[in-house]
Amino acid sequence: MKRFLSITLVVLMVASICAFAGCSGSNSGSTTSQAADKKTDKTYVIYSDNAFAPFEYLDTKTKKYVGVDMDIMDAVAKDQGFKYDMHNEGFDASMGAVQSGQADGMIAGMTINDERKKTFDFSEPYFEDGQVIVAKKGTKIEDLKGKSVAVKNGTAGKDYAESVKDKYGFSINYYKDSPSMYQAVKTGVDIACFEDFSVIAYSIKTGEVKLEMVNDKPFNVKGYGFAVKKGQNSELLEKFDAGLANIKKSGELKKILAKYGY
Ligand code: ASN
Repeated sequence: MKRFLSITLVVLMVASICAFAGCSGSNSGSTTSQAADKKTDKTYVIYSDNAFAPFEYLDTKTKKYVGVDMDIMDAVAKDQGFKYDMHNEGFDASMGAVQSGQADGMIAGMTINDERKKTFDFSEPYFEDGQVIVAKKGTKIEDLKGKSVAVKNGTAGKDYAESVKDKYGFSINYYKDSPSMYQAVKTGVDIACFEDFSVIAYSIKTGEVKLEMVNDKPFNVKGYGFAVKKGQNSELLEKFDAGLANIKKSGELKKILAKYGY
């Protein structure tokens, strides 16, 4: 009996040291094996934006959605050994799908902020960005007075526009996606739109969008994170964070970002 107790004690001690130091058997130094223990056959349903290059956009040649977020999701899922189905349905639709439980999680260049933390749990950040005002060449911030601006439903850009609407004296029109916003500015329906800096910078650089930034320093710079519904799918969030840590450590995240010009 005494011998049994002391063996049990040793086993428990080793287990708690391992828990503290993060031992993971033969795969030590990596969080992969921990996730492998929890491996399920579940295919997670992941939602994303559909026109938010370079984070997610349709490759017209392959007819597949590509981009930073698509590559990150792929790399994380491979690292953690889980399956998923990607649905590129738009930003607001993705938030709705996660909140209704139709989606297990979303990755959509999603800005992590305190307001969203009330209804979502976020991964560690994998990128940082803020918003800029975008308009036709030569437009100044004073020109927004008395005019309407375009925003995309549910976005951080929309929140920012609403917060400075009275200060600059503009009204707001709401659109379902980024291309509709740009189109409204190009055709003169709205004088400007609010978009994430790296996204508009990418489209201006590729020549896709012929507009300019009114301010060159983004407002509200914050991290982008993968999100699940608050209090739900913590297992998926843990796997995402473990995979993200691994692809950060291995240099794969850097490679993904470099592929899209970062
Ligand atoms: N950064 C934007 C937001 O979080 C995401 C997007 O428009 N896809 O609101």
